[in-house]
Amino acid sequence: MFDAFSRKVATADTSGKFIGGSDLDELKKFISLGNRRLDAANFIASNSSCIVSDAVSGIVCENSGLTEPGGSIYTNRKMAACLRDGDIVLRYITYAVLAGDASVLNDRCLNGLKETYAALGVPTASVGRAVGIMKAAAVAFVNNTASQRKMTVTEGDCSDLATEVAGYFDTVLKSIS
Ligand SMILES: CCC1=C(C)/C(=C/C2=NC(=C\c3[nH]c(/C=C4\NC(=O)[C@H](C)[C@H]4CC)c(C)c3CCC(=O)O)/C(CCC(=O)O)=C2C)NC1=O
Repeated sequence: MFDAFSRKVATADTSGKFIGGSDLDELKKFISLGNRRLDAANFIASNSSCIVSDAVSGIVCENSGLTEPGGSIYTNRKMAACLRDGDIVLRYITYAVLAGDASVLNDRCLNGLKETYAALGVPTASVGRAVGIMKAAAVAFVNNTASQRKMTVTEGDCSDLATEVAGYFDTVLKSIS
């Protein structure tokens, strides 16, 4: 598991180089945007139950067969597993946001997930749609444009962070499709 700093160290070490130049500039930027990063992770985390339940109810609205007999979230047990999976994915994304690196998400959450879903018959297209809805919500929270839930925060440009967060959701989508 890497963060922005340990990733630079590991990369430099494999080629026996000191860290400097553009690597240091990138770390400087990571530090200078640190408070925004903390706010972004906090906004996602403090709205996580809303983000997850909205995504899962969204896929059910779009495809009511999911919760009917024979559907992949028919029975409370499966609905609970589905909501829990949404929560797990979002939680690992907040860890990646804090670390500024996707390795925690890849290693601890996504590794083997596609195979698990295939074995259990969990439809990855529907998971992907839920992840896409969570992505839209999380990006809105990072940009503080969620219409019903504005955060009181010093205004600043978080578009780079929003792009980074969107990228973590894309990592999830790619790993299960
Ligand atoms: C640490 C990281 C971690 C992950 C990522 C994880 C995922 C995970 N999701 C599972 C099941 C599941 N996941 C879902 C999810 C869904 N079904 C749908 O149709 C929807 C599209 C979707 C919700 C968006 C369901 C319904 C099951 C239960 C499947 C079954 O038992 O038949 C299982 C099988 C074991 C279990 O039921 O708990 C695992 C391991 N567990 C972990 O520990």
